[in-house]
Amino acid sequence: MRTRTIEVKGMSCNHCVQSVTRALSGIEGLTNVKVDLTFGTATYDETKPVADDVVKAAIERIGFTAGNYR
Ligand SMILES: [Cu+2]
Repeated sequence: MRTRTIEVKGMSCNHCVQSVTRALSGIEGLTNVKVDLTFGTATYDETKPVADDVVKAAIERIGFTAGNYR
């Protein structure tokens, strides 16, 4: 299991945080999703390998911009 952190741009409030948390938690293979509004990041653990593009697409689909992995 590896822990990964990706930048999420465009979040302005806790509703955004909840939206991103829900979207990423819905991806099979992702667990322990934690979204940080102050830092503009989402951190998660993988229970199996998940492609970066899958995570980025989930973020973009709900209106935010996926940045780089840290
Ligand atoms: Cu918001």
